[in-house]
Amino acid sequence: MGEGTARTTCPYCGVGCGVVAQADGRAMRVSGDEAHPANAGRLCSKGSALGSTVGLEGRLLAPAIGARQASWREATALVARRFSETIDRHGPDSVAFYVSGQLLTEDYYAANKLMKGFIGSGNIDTNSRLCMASAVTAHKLAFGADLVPGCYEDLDLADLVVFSGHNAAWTHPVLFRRMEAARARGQRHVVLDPRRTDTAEVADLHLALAPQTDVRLWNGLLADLLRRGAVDRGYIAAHLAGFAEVMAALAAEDQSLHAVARDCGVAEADLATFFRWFAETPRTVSLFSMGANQSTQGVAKGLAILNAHLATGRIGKPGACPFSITGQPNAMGGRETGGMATTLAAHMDFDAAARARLARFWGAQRVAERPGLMAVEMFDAVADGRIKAIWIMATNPVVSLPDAGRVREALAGCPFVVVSDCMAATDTMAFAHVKLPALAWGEKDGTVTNSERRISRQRAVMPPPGEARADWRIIADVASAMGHGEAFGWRSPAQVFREWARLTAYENIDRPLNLGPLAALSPDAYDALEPVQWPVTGSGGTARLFADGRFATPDGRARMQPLRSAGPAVAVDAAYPLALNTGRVRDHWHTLTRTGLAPELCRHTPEPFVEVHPADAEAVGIADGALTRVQTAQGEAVVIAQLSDRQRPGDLFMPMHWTAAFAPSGRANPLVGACVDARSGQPEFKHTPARIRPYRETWRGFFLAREGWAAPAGLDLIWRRIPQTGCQLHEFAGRGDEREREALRLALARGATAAPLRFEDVSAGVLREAHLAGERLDRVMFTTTQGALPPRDWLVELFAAEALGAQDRAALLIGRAPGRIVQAGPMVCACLGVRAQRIAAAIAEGADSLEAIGESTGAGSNCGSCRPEIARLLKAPTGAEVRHAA
Ligand SMILES: Nc1nc2c(c(=O)[nH]1)N[C@H]1C(S)=C(S)[C@@H](COP(=O)(O)OP(=O)(O)OC[C@H]3O[C@@H](n4cnc5c(=O)[nH]c(N)nc54)[C@H](O)[C@@H]3O)O[C@H]1N2
Ligand SMILES: Nc1nc2c(c(=O)[nH]1)N[C@H]1C(S)=C(S)[C@@H](COP(=O)(O)OP(=O)(O)OC[C@H]3O[C@@H](n4cnc5c(=O)[nH]c(N)nc54)[C@H](O)[C@@H]3O)O[C@H]1N2
Ligand code: SF4
Ligand SMILES: [Mo]
Repeated sequence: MGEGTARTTCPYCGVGCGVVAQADGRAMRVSGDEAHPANAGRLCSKGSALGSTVGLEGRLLAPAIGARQASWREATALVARRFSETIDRHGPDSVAFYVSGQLLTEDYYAANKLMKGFIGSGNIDTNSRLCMASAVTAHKLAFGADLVPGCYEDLDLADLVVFSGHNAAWTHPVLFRRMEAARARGQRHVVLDPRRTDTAEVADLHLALAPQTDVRLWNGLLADLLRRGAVDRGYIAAHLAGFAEVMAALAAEDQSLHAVARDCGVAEADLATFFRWFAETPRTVSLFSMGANQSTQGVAKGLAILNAHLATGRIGKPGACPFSITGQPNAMGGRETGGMATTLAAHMDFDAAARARLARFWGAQRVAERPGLMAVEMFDAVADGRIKAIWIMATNPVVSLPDAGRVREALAGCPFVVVSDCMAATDTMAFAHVKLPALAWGEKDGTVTNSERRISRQRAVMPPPGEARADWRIIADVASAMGHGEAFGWRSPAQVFREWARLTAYENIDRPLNLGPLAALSPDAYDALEPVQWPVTGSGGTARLFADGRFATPDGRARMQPLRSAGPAVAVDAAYPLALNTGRVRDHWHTLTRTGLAPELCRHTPEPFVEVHPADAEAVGIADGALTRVQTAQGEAVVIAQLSDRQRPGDLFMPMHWTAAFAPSGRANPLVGACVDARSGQPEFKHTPARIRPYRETWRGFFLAREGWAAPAGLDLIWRRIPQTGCQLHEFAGRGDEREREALRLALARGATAAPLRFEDVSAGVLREAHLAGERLDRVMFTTTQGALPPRDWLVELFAAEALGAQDRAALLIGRAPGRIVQAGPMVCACLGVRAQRIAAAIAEGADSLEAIGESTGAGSNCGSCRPEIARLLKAPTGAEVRHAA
């Protein structure tokens, strides 16, 4: 391939799709890599929009100390000195690294080696603690090591796929398309999720179980399998331990279909159908994701799924396995290299033999003696002063940790905070004493491991911008400045990778995680490395583990684990009667630092919301679309209410994505309680008792401008920024009188040169004001106290015009689009930019199937993650209003 072109890997989800990227300066075109086994050429909306996120807008391009730009030499020396001094004075456990599944394996390896090998503390943990920790613990307990048995091919081969707390249609769209194709050949889908997600909507069976009742349900399934004689007695006798204990635990509860259905809040007939399908289908894959892991019973939920598969011998066979699907592109790499505080590198534990082995391999004197603090504990230790220096890399904990208000306070009080990030102004960066600019996707080079243990290369197609550097190198430079230069002298990611691969094979007699043959890769061979699944042997990769029924325990038997079902950590009560669940939307990634740069990804769900059952909303006087306070014992948010029977009565759902930079009042995590699973340390993101109240604004309005704005200080307003093509939309609401609106107006008009076009009707609280720069529209503000506001799409279009005509100027003052109504409706297909109105028109013209709509509009023909939504539009009565996210 030519200059600026490379086969690389998507930096978003754990599917790990291959991408062909072609760069020309800072512009980039991407397409799916047809040769990559994870996606065979497909990309989802986020992957397809990668080109819109690689500009330099908002990037951190030079190191900074406080507000002052600094040289790398100075910044590196300061970080090394402050860490060394803190360690000398207070011991190695007074410092910590908080890292991320968005680092490359080489970065992760370097960070872990420095902390656990040379600083001598276990205090390095990763955001995978918030994501995968429960599955990791379940794997270790049942299999003897953190091993994912299956592979993507199993998803093609299965006859039944169970999705446990997994909204695959939105979160792993390319894999979901693969399974949809299998479904067209007869595969069945069962979804276990309290919400009717898009995944559930198109499934063969949806069990909208009551929150946190999964263990009860899976235990009930196992009991049912036993009653039917559908367990595999031969497999149990030959390959498992703990079966008798599991039987005893099951017997302690009423496992009748009736009792289980009642406790899980599902219809008995539906539960019976699921049990029967599971019993009758040897080729079953059970996917589990955040609805399982993010719970104070996260480990038990995982084990309950593993128990059902072990007892039926459905593991290590084509089309049959329990499958913990990973979220981030390199969640697996972090688990492998020791990014979690609870393991050493290469799946070794803190026993004396493993520590001695690592000391020999690294030439290290002080390998950590015990596990370090897990994410939530780590920030508690920052808050109470036990940790005095922290280095945060590639994660945004002020947004993503539970009880985020406390995290903010903890960092504000921490004596020394270092943040490595690509972006200059994240919510976390605001607390950094030292800011270190990292290379971003498209610029960095290394490897990631996807959900099926497949190692793929990320390759650079753009030169490093400004002073940005690779994370592994930043870490190595600090290590050298701390006096460990010999152990951190790498010159390239290939060298780091070879050392890592060598470690996996070092004195390895029984560790399945082994990349031995890759330790000898030449630099060219590393560059050309094709995707390969570990364990890697002389004959290549390994698709499935445990095919021979041997597990990674000392006696080779898997351990079934007795489980008792429990409730959430904190139950709902009279004060907080609703259960707040949180998670993801289709087109956004986490804390918006990347997808927030692509206007096409901001249209499907433009602003933060709370989804609530109509009965719960009506009970407190909240109408669809109204601004709503969501309150918990931890904090409050104000977001738009979406009334929907996709939610169970009693349950709320809020997306996790919004930040202070986009919607200060729309952040979910200041609300979320910080209870964790005792065994895995994973927080219960999916259940916090909450209540809702109307916000009752006295006015609302919006502001459009070429540049992004922060709300003026001193005004108590609800505002959200929604990126558009060519301008930024800010939606406002307040509870004050005309003085509040006037203060906002003055703030927004600041710096404008010419007199604005202006219309005001004080009695109706209507204000329209437009500023021009020359002939072009520069800013527009509309407010109202009661009436409707005009469509934003029309005004956004005006920003593209070179000059505003007389008709447009008049229309601005009247507040109505001239002649035609431009309101294309919400974005349905982000890949091809097809909005709801166009699909409605196609349906009106006779398109009556997904295929027909795809042919006439293109919608749904690329990644397909919008297909459930198009199906919903097809089912809607004609003329019904098309509505979803705000
Ligand atoms: N579009 C998009 N895709 C992503 C990401 C993203 O930010 N955006 N992030 C990636 C990452 S890091 C991750 S971890 C994955 C996560 O992928 P998913 O796990 O699919 O995503 P979530 O929306 O967090 O949660 C999944 C579902 O769990 C359900 N749930 C809540 N409580 C319970 C319960 O008690 N039992 C059961 N069975 N289900 C419950 C929720 O209603 C929700 O629909 O997505 C990855 N892919
Ligand atoms: N309420 C609620 N909260 C949740 C969850 C939930 O379901 N509900 N899910 C949790 C889960 S599963 C996850 S994975 C987390 C994710 O939460 P975070 O990890 O906090 O989210 P991101 O926005 O992905 O943060 C990544 C940061 O790294 C930066 N970055 C990107 N690439 C690089 C790089 O190469 N080097 C460096 N140094 N920086 C880089 C980005 O600019 C961004 O600031 O959120 C968790 N929080
Ligand atoms: S499914 Fe989408 S986000 Fe995930 S790796 Fe593939 S293209 Fe990227
Ligand atoms: Mo995640």
